[in-house]
Amino acid sequence: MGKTISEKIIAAHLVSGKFMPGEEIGTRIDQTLTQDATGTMAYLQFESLNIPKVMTELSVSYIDHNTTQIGFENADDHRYLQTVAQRYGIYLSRAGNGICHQIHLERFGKPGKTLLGSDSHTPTGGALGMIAIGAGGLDVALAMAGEPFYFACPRIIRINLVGKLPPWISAKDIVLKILQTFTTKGNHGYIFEFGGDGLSILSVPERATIANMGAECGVTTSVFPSDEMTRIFLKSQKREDDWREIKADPDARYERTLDIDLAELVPLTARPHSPDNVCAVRDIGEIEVDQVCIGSCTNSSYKDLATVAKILRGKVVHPGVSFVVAPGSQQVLENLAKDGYLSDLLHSGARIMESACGFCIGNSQSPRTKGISLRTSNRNFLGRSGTIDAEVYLVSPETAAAAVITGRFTDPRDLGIDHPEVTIPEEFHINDSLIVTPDKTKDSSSIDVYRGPNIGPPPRNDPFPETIGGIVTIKVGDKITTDHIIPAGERMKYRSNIPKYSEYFFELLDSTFYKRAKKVKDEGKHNIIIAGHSYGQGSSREHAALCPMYLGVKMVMAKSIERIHSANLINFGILPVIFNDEEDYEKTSPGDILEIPDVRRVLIEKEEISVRNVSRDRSFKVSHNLSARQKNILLAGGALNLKFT
Ligand code: MIC
Ligand code: SF4
Repeated sequence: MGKTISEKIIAAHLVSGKFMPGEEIGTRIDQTLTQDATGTMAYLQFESLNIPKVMTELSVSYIDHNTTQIGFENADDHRYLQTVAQRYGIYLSRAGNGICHQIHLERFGKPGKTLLGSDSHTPTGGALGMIAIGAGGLDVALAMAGEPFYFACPRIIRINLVGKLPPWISAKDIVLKILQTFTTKGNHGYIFEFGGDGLSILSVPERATIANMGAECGVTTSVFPSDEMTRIFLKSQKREDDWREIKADPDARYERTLDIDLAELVPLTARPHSPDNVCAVRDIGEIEVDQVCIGSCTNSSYKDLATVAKILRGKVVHPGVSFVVAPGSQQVLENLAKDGYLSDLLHSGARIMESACGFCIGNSQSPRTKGISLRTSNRNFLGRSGTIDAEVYLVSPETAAAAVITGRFTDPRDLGIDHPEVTIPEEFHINDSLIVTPDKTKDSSSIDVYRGPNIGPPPRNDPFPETIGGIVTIKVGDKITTDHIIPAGERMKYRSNIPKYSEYFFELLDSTFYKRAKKVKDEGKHNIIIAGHSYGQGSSREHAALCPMYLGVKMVMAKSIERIHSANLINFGILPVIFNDEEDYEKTSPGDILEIPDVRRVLIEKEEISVRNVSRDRSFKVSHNLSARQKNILLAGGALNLKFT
């Protein structure tokens, strides 16, 4: 029987388990990436494993999230990352070089390789025909130490992109259509694999827009074939030798196949506050726009920004709009400058931001109170922009540019101008001067790793208790993202300081949580979190598990929990369980005292656990589906403990 692209790449890297959808498999990881917000903790964990040099083919540490440098913390972390990279044989992409996913496509990704990254948008690499997966920092640290990465063997959905995109419709509209179809819920354990004749006109960066936002559907990853377009892209990066063809066999079998007729697409937008709240731009009505932000790892390529520049050529930003552009990488910016597009943008009144995450993660460019912001990024979760009552809409670069001109939501087809055609250079001007290459041949063991005062050792957990005796400290609803759980933005500078960062845990939902949870812990009891569907969607930040671990949370009971977050909880010794009967979610209230006696034994022997609600004098059942490996981790109180016992 023929094979899918995913099967081919995974089979070539399989170290344990069989390619049986749903079963836990272990895969060898060729490449890793980290970014600074998750990287400091990942490298602190890596250091504690006492491995002299990374064991991967390639590991890259990017500095792209915390580049605002208000206060000493970010700059100290950057220095830590630079020295730790030199010591352990890791490439370092310095602040200003650009967003990890964009640079990884440009300079490092290779068809057929596996990539594990401590960022949920690592699947962007799937645009090059890689199996690229987002994970918590500890899993990436373990991969750098040569350990396999374990995950549920995926089920494959084939998405055929058929036909030709009409003018003004672009890759962002394709992926918003996919989000409208699949939503952000219930796609756990799947891979989107792309095919169809429409691919012949989609360049790698356009494919990357689609692979990038597959993460919003909650799939394990997305993957494209490595074909002629991939070769052309790698050639433009002077890396043609890295190309090899990878395609699915004609008789490959998929769990499901879906065709998207590109000719039928229209400009789409995701309304506040979820990337799947999608509708046609024409159906939005008359909405005035305060801010337009173009950039992020979703839409900041040369083609995206050159298209915007051409639309804006000779025009001026509407007086009601603050217009911000953050190119995805220094390479994009330099090439825009070389080809004259930067002048078009500057002339129109664009505020050119650093090539970094910036506005996307809410550490700059927060909109005004109740402001309407149109962004080309991938997430519009409540509060993520840094302004709690702002309304963020996700759009294509074309729709964003239209609003820059008119000052209101506008279907770009209504601008009354011809769609600008952009030619992508056959060879980009390449400048790797902000990448620090490690010298793997030298003994680097004497290099001193710099640690500023904000950096503490990674906290460790106690082994899992015999009995869970705890209090429901908080009950939250559906679709709680890791941005709700532990905010990024201005708080992100405390990523290397868990006691301090924990003070902001659940800040957005209940500002009393930290104090209450701390008190429960200090009294020697356990904290328990109750949640609805899709708990922990969004970012891969393991701090959403590390901080509750620090605050004595032992269990999260939910209607469903997203893949990366569930793995992070286990890695830090917190038990993720699912309600057998959703009614029991309704019948459990904040403040209830819950008990699970002999929980270690029950966990080993059964998948079903009986929970006693002492406050209501009733019992109910929850379930886990932990593998034997995960049970070991959990009982040890987390993966780091296991490595030392
Ligand atoms: C995000 O887009 O939410 C982030 C910030 O890139 C996160 C990583 C983090 O929280 O550091 C992600 O996507 O994993
Ligand atoms: Fe950075 Fe935003 Fe991409 Fe996350 S989604 S990596 S914050 S640009």
